[in-house]
Amino acid sequence: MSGGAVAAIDLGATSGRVIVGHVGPDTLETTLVTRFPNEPVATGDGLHWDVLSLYGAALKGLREAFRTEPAITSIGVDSWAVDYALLRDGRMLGDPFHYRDERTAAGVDAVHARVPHAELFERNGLQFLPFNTLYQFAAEPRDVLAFADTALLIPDLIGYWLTGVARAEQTNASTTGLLRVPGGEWDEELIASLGVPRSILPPLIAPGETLGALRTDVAAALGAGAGAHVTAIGSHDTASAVVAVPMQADAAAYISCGTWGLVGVEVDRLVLTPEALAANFTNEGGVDGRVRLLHNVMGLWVLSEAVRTWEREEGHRIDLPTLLDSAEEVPAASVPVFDVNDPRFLAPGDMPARIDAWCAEHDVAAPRTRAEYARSIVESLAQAFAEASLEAGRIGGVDVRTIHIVGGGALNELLCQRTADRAGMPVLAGPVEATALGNVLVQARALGLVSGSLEALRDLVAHTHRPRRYAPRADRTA
Ligand code: LFR
Repeated sequence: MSGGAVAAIDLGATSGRVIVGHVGPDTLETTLVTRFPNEPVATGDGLHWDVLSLYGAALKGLREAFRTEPAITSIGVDSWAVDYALLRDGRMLGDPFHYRDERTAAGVDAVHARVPHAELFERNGLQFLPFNTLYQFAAEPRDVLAFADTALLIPDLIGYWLTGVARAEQTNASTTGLLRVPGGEWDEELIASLGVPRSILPPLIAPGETLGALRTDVAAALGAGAGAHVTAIGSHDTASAVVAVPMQADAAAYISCGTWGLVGVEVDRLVLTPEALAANFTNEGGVDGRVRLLHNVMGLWVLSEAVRTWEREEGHRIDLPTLLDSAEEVPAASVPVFDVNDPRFLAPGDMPARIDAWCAEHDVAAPRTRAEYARSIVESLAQAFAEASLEAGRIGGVDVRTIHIVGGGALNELLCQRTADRAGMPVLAGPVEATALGNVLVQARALGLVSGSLEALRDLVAHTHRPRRYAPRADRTA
């Protein structure tokens, strides 16, 4: 292997992984050290992330990473956004809630009673998502928030456990709804008016800055060499993924497709127009001060939750590639295209029953077989992806001529093809591991292993991870 070495902890909604990256001016290689399941746990008070298990598994992976590659000097951590742990005197006060937990509904009403969404949008630039951190804070019992001395988003929590340094990384902090745009500092006025104790929000840190050296006990346990430290990266997984989209940002839309489909464009200024507000687009903070103007589409969650429903019924695993093969045999025009963004699809539960209910309410025939459900989900996702890509271009003033799909969804050939067909433009699929690559690249740049703008980093991705091209076919609904 050539190039210097870094390690990435990448926590996704269904699994986490530790990856070693080797990076040099012409090199970008990643090696998977370990992958471990992320299994949320429901207790009497709601749905939680089992962060201790995730941290334990990440530590094991890091130990293995340092054993096989002693040259690693830097670690970067990313995960999904918005969720947080509350701490007091360094001690975690209970497992973080999962953003799919329904407790946030009460928080939404409480926040909007004080600050309506349109005003929030002017201040924080975010689309409405019922689980944005500010709504979750509003759903916390007041005395719990008052007792805490620190709130840390998930990657910041892992970084704190590794280094003892508590910071809020900017890209992820932008998803709390409590940063003031432009400028991106904590919005003191909003924080005060929502009754969030200001003292629980740590100082911000930018991607590329050093969070801190590993704690001595952690370094010893991991077998890490002198100088091993944590580097802040785009710790919101979507921010890291966007770094590694091999796109020409002035002519492309991207879809970071995993559990969610994050569909948007990258721009260098905020877009706080009435159109962006009406279309529920978000201005999330990107690496190097870029703006991720995007919309959350429900994503592969809809398919995987349907599969989980059938698996519960059957009592055994269902093979996804086989299901998708059978879905491909179903004519697209024979299945309903439903609105994947309907909030009813957000919470865990019986997905086929909810699709049936949507179809009944909209007077269309529901799918009958599993292959038909799968096809209907793929068609509905492809339609939502195509529409959001074009809308992102219109709203952001980007002449979208190509759509990039990165993340696990890049492996779903039917979805990539149907997105190209329905958008009427080529889809470039891959890299699958964009998030980890973005994580690795920002660390590598901070270490001086590569240099340059995001464009230079994307050139490196384009040369080392050539995307697969899906040309649009004439018949968009075939
Ligand atoms: C994707 C993601 C999205 C965010 C959602 C919830 O993994 O980070 O960007 O809206 O999860 O945190």
